Amino acid sequence: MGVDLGAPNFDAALEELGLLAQSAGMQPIARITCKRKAPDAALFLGSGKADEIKLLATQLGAKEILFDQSLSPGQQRNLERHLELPVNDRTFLILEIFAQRARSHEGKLQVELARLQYLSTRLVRRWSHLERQSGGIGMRGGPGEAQIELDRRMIGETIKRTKERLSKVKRQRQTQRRRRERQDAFNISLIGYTNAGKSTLFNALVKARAYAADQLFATLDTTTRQLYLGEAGRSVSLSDTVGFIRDLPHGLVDAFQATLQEAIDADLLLHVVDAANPHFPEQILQVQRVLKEIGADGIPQLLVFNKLDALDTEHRPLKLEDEFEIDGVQTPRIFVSAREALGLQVLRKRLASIAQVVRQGENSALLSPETPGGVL
Ligand SMILES: Nc1nc2c(ncn2[C@@H]2O[C@H](COP(=O)(O)OP(=O)(O)OP(=O)(O)O)[C@@H](O)[C@H]2O)c(=O)[nH]1
Ligand SMILES: [Mg+2]
Repeated sequence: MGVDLGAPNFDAALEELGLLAQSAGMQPIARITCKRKAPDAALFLGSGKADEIKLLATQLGAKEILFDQSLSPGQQRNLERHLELPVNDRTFLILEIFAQRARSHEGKLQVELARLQYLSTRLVRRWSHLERQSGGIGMRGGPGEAQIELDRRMIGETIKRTKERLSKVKRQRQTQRRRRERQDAFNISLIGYTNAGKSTLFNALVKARAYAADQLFATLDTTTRQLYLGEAGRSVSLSDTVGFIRDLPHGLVDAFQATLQEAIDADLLLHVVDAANPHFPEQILQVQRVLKEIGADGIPQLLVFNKLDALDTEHRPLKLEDEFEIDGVQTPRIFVSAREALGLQVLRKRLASIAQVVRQGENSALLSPETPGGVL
């Protein structure tokens, strides 16, 4: 369900909601939209539209209604009452996928923390809502309030405990990281919008078998492998990382901040883009936004436009290596197909020359616009 409030990319966002639902193991059966100037305070949409959804849901046997926009706890509850079905929003869905996918101990703790934080804001708001309600009917301090206060305290306690466990795991990981740093490696991280093909490219480059699938957030944990670049006569370390998405829930960015930061704590970011997705420019901007948020927008980037094989002839680029402007910065770009192994040799050569420059102690050349042939 999407309520068109005039935001750009409304269609693409709703399409993505369908993919998110599938990634969470659901089967989308209908797509409903409506236009509004502003959300309705109680139901988010008009009651006529809500009746229409209810009818369609009964006809099609829907089990759940998903909204692309964030619902307030009150709106969610009112809708559930009106539709007699569970109602959830995009944030909930992303948290759900992360919870299903988290494998490492640390990943699980981070997702747990994000979910608890999401839940606690809902409880707090629900509590104030109930308070108002009970005040209205002359029942201050009723049993509901006491129960919620108890829940709130319990969640608060659990959040505290989860944070403590998380910081213990992080300390352990930092020791491992220091050990790695001593090896004086050149670190490259694959980053990009979810489903761009990072894991497929990772596997193709290092002949590993990281999980790659047509799902959003197939990868949650960072995997690192050594990549030997014959042309440079040295190895570099390559990391596959979690994908980014529009409106990543804030709790998740916070919870994953350390992991994200470590993942992209690299000498070079290979920013993988799904060139066959018509919305790639928007996806690039979203990735840039997250990079800024975690303070990684200063790391040199090489844009890898992937899925070259999936482009129709009229969209095929004339040159497989050129530059592309992001945020007003000319960024070197290279076209590949990770799946069909097209352009990988050129990519390896490019990485080799970058790694070589750095070995000769000319790290600054990476950022210098005067370097012949572009930034890199
Ligand atoms: N046609 C085509 N499909 C590709 C290519 N590379 C990857 N894919 C497909 O794109 C989908 C996503 O690939 P992944 O490698 O899992 O993408 P990812 O960026 O790691 O995704 P997340 O880990 O979910 O963020 C899979 O179905 C891949 O088979 C390519 O070069 N061409
Ligand atoms: Mg992946």
